[in-house]
Amino acid sequence: MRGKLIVFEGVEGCGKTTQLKRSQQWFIDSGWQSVLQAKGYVSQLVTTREPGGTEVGVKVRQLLLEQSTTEAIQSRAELLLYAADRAQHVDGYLIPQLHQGAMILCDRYTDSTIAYQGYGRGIDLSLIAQLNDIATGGLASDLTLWLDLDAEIGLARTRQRGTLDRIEQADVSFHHRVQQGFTALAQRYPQRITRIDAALPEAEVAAQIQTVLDQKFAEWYGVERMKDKG
Ligand code: T5A
Repeated sequence: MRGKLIVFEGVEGCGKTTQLKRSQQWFIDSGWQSVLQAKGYVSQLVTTREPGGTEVGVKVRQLLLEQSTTEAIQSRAELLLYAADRAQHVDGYLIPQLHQGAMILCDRYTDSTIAYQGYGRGIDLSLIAQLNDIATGGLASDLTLWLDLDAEIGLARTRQRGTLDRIEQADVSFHHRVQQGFTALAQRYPQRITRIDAALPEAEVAAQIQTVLDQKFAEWYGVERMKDKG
């Protein structure tokens, strides 16, 4: 049994974390969990994130997101720190979980590096592709849900929540380039990346994601869920 890797991506404040939690609960409430476990297709559903999905990653995340008053993190160093977090996460967590048959919901993965460090910081995209390969050992997501939201609306949401981290504090043009990066990626990889309209109210965003997941589970496992649930 090999599990599945489902990734949530998008600009700051697009609602990834909110929707990841909702999807986790829906997996149980909709009856998918019991059906897929009973048939032996999925061992368990787990959630994780990048950066910070491992013990080492939590420390790397702190380095990356805390605003230092004395020293700026250089763009190449930033790129390598995200790659280090990912290598630890892939080998130490994602691959062992997939071997056990887990369905993994992951908050951000390789597309974030392309969008933020590539489109945002302007680092060469082929260098990032090579580094993503090294960090993942070739592990790609089975499905990426791109929560598409105007960068400024996302930033306004995060501002309302409280203090901004180091990356959120970057200027608006940086966040616009990141959004362009996600748009380009979705056009380039339509098989892997599904666009979700994240400007809608939370429940409507959740409903779109559930429709996509219903279709994907039917495609992957050849089973339909009982539609009276969830
Ligand atoms: N990064 C990451 C890189 O630069 N390169 C990389 O390779 C990787 C992996 C990670 C940071 O690192 C960068 C990207 C990031 O800057 P993070 O914790 O993933 O940090 O950062 P964020 O994306 O900023 O995560 P957030 O938790 O801040 O945002 P989310 O998860 O997108 O949004 P969420 O769900 O927390 O919601 C934000 C607010 O909006 C509200 C929520 O209640 C919350 O207050 N909200 C809505 N409001 C209205 N309508 C809706 N539909 C809403 N959905 C949620």
